[in-house]
Amino acid sequence: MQKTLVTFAVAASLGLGATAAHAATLDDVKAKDYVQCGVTGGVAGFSAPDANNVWTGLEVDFCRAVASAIFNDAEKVRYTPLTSQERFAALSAGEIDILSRTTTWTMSRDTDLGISFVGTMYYDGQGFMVRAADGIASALDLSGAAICIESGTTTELNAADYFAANNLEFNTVVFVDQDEVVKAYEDGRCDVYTTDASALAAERSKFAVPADHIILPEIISKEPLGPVVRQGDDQWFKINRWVYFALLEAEELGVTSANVDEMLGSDNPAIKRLLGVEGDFGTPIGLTKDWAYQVIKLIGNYGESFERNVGTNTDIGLERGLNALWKDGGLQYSAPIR
Ligand SMILES: N[C@@H](CCC(=O)N[C@@H](CS)C(=O)NCC(=O)O)C(=O)O
Repeated sequence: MQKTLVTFAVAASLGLGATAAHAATLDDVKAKDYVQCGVTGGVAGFSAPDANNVWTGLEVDFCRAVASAIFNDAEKVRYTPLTSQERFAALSAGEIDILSRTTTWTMSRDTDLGISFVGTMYYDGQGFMVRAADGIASALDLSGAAICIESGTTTELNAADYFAANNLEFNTVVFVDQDEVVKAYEDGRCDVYTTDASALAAERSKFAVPADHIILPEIISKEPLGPVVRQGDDQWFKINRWVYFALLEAEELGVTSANVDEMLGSDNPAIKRLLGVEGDFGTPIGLTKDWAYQVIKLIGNYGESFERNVGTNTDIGLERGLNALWKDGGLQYSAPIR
């Protein structure tokens, strides 16, 4: 016991240990004047750069929302594209402040890797895409088919489970890079492309003739995709978690980027608290009391971000489904801001 205490005291005085090393992310972010956000190499609607290297997407919006809460400036974000395999090490090493990259919240990731999942930006599930001309109607018809998969993902494990459970012959072609996976599928080296259904929709929207490819009806897993931060910095974790909740709470209360200024005069106590008109919910997490006003003004609420990036009026064309608010039959639900 004595030895443990001494060791702890020495480590603490030297500023050692995982917690101490990364304990002040907000201070670091303020000092450098931007949030470093780990993203994909490009998944349309989630995180993708345009021709001018301007990043957009639902996951990009999350990083922009955090920057808005801190700086009142959504542009104060820099992006680090990461492969599936690189992403967690980049977060642990402090190369990024937030990982917001098609990342499924699983128990082993949450408990073994020194990271913490903030919430679920998109409730997804794994699906299969095939060429329409092949006449395949069900994932159960895929025994022995060549399946293109990205390594370092839950995708690999889920597919192995599904094929084993259904006594299907499992034949994969694995790549590190998503572009290689898609190219192999397009070139006919694989019969099937499997990943999160949202990403299948995103990729299909980019094909020359999207209708030549169909997404099979089976969804074989739960893929709650959400932002991740390093473990051991409670303040940073809570900033991220409450930015996520504020996006949802704003939608639930009908506060949008277009009406937020008008809503400052609302009589609704919940809106007053959200916008910092009544009470101060920012100072305890190192922000100003109008942190959520800034987020909504610059990014909009969750529903606005969803529709702008992946909704039915975009090429990706995703329905709200599980990602509707709880009051509309979905799973998105904010703890109360009070
Ligand atoms: N959600 C799964 C899969 C994540 C994943 O990496 N998906 C691919 C397929 S869309 C991706 O985002 N690739 C982008 C890239 O490698 O740049 C996981 O967390 O393991």
